[in-house]
Amino acid sequence: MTQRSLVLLKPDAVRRGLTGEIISRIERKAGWQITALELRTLDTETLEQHYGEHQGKPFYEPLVEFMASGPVVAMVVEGERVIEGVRALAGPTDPIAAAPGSIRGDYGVIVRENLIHASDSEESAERELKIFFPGRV
Ligand code: RTP
Ligand code: MG
Repeated sequence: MTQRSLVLLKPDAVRRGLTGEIISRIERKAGWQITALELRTLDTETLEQHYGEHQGKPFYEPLVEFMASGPVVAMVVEGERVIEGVRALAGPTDPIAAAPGSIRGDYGVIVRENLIHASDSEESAERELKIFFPGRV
């Protein structure tokens, strides 16, 4: 089943020079394609839309501040089972709980600064792709 996922390499990944490494892992998956890619600094309005489900939670405000703290790499990745697949490459939200070999498990320590976002369902992907790449999807 071909799918599309909205993937963000978070400001920590850009600051630490890990974007090439992370993009390589995605590119190596057979049949997956990066069909859009842009370095951009996110504004609060975009982040409020993107992380709306977390509004009111204790980690929401610092999360938005962190996500606006520097440029991210925003990408559309297309391919077979790519939604589940990029989440598997990323590993669980808490990098310390993420297995070595996963992106978060290899490079992360702090829960907030966990390097990568990837859509968690087809519905989320639809919603997020409209926010980040309107008119292209
Ligand atoms: P994401 O949405 O960024 O792909 O990550 P996720 O699905 O794995 O995690 P989610 O529960 O949606 O949380 C969104 C992001 O908020 C930060 N976070 N901080 N307790 C905390 O301090 C905390 N919990 C979550 C992380 O950056 C997480 O990826
Ligand atoms: Mg999430």
